[in-house]
Amino acid sequence: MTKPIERILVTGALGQIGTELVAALRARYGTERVVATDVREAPQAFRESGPFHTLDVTDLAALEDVTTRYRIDTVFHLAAVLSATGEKDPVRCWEINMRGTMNVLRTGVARGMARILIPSSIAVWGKGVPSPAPQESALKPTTMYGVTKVAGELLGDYFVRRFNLDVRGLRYPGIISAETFPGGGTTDYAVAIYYDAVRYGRYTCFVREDTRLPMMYMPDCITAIIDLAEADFASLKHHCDFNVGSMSFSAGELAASIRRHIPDFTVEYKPDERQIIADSWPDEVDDSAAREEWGWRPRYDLEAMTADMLAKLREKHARGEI
Ligand code: AKB
Repeated sequence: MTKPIERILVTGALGQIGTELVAALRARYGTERVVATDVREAPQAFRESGPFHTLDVTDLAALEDVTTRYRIDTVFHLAAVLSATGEKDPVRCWEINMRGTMNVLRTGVARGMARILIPSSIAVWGKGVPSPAPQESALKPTTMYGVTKVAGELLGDYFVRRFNLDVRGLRYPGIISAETFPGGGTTDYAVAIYYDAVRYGRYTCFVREDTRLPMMYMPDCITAIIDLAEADFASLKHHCDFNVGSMSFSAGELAASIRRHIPDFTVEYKPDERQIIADSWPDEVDDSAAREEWGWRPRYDLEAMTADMLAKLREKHARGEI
């Protein structure tokens, strides 16, 4: 039976997805019912917007303490080291991603929680994956981040079977947004290009022009995880590994869509070590399981996203924020 969501904890709440997910969850469930946590101290405005705690997810006692204090029944576990940062210190990536995930799952069992949401990523695949990447396929990632995401999916599914814990997850593509800049991912170029287009009218891109990856705009990213959280457990055949597609484009096509708004915009392509990671990921995913099992439907395409991103970033630029 699907238990109701009453009191929510978000880890990694100061990150790119976390900042916008916390706002969306508070609008939906009420400010006091959503406790934001992050290993970093929050800026004053964020602290004043609702309950916030600094929390290192590798510290089991601290996690148990905050979930007990607020009688948390649902966790959105976003805290993770991403792909590019993970390659700089793979041991730290494993430690934070795996210990954090295990601690959240253990706490979920100990407290009889209603729901645990753990995002996965297109990083679960490695070179040679068919296109579109099928829901069921061999997972042979070449980054430590990808290894932890595969292990995290398997661990979540294990907790569903072994402990009857309601754990759910989805494989996010690159996420594009104008609110909080992403940190340490391979797909960060698809966000940085918009910022630099607005600020400087030019961008130096760290992947080749023909690099094509699956991407998603933030409003769809937020809808996806909340819709998955609210789906009836009985209708789910999969649990922690849903493919979710939205759009797919090359870096060159992204630049062209910006150029339709900023005709003089120029891009120089200087691939660095992140190119190898990008080349190992699929360029498209088959998300029919998410569509069938919990009604996934993305709203934004590249043109709609570009218009919205540029409008938002131009406002920020005018206010002197970027
Ligand atoms: C990254 O680039 O590491 C992330 C991801 C695709 O999971 N944005």
